[in-house]
Amino acid sequence: MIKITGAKVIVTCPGRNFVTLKIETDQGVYGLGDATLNGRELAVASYLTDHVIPCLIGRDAHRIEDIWQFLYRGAYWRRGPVTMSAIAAVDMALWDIKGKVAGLPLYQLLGGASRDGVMVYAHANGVSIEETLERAEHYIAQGYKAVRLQSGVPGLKSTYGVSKDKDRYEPADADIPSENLWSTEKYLRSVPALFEAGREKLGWDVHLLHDIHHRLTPIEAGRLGKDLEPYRPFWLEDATPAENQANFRLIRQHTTSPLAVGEVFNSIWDCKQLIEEQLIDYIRATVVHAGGITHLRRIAGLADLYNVRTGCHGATDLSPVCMGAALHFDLSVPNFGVQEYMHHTEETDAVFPHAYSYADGMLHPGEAPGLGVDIDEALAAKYPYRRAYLPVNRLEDGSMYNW
Ligand code: KDG
Ligand code: MG
Repeated sequence: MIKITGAKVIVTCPGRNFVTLKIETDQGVYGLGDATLNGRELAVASYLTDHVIPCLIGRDAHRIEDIWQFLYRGAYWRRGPVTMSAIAAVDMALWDIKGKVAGLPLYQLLGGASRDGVMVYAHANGVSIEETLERAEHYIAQGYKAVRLQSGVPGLKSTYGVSKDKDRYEPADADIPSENLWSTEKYLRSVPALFEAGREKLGWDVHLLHDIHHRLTPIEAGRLGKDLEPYRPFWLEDATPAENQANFRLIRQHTTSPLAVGEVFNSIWDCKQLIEEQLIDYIRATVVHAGGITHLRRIAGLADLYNVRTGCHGATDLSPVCMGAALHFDLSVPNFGVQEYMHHTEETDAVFPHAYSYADGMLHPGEAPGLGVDIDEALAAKYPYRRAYLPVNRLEDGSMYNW
């Protein structure tokens, strides 16, 4: 038995907000878990501090599954992003502790490495097609084997995925949500041109991805998928909102372009139909928003039965603690597909020293025991929380739309 003696939530903003859970034990070993929910950070911090931590004290940190079941089944109110991010943070921290006690990197406890490294994709963003492809070449020169292409849409002032800063894209950009305008017609005209130019300039030896960010209806997504087929996209992500999983049947009937979805999913129930009916090719659920390593492994196990591979979300709002956990998961799971990788700021990297590293298009979690990610609490304290919202989206006639 290794007794949980204390736990606390650390909120810090080294360029953006992160919520981290630290669990302490009677043997001096501690574990970390990411609990960041972009734009709703303090809701998870309160859920942990006010409702979860009091129940953890005195429990055996080794009983990861039992604690997961206690927090999930034992709560009358199940699922949802706040609850599942809080459970995820506890789960990550307990796996971190187990790894440290064993003296092994987490992936060894998950069955060992199934591959040598984790293929990652970078974000190539630009106001114009030329600018996007220049960014893509920049990443390909660094060895990236997969690149996501997002480009400005002619006639729209701003578009998802495109920022003024070429190096970084940070969507949670305002104290009160900023408003973007959206036109499906303009967008649908622009993407095939981006991919045609992309294949011409970048060739065929690189995987090209695209994120639709929940902005199309199923039939529109079917048409875009068909238009992009000649350019063999690796995946089209979040074609349509997935509250109604049956929506994807219509897309599937019209295109063979591979489909990815799930960065906003919280549980296996959000993806059950999509996986069982083979309506998708990649599941994007993450360690932090889908209940931790314990629950994400269950999702991957179900997905493996139906030829669905993993493609974990890895934007900047997933902290280095989550990235570390994701990489151990990615390295070990048999049906891994790809991992998203957006660089954190130097300030963030300094607050969260980590063992994972990049080489030749791949990340590796490193050999440090546990997750291999730490937190410099004194430095974290120098960056107090700043409220920051994701934008909202309106159609050109003023109607609210999906961001
Ligand atoms: O929190 C929201 C962002 O992480 C999201 O908008 C980024 O869609 C995204 C992606 O694929 O990285
Ligand atoms: Mg996305």
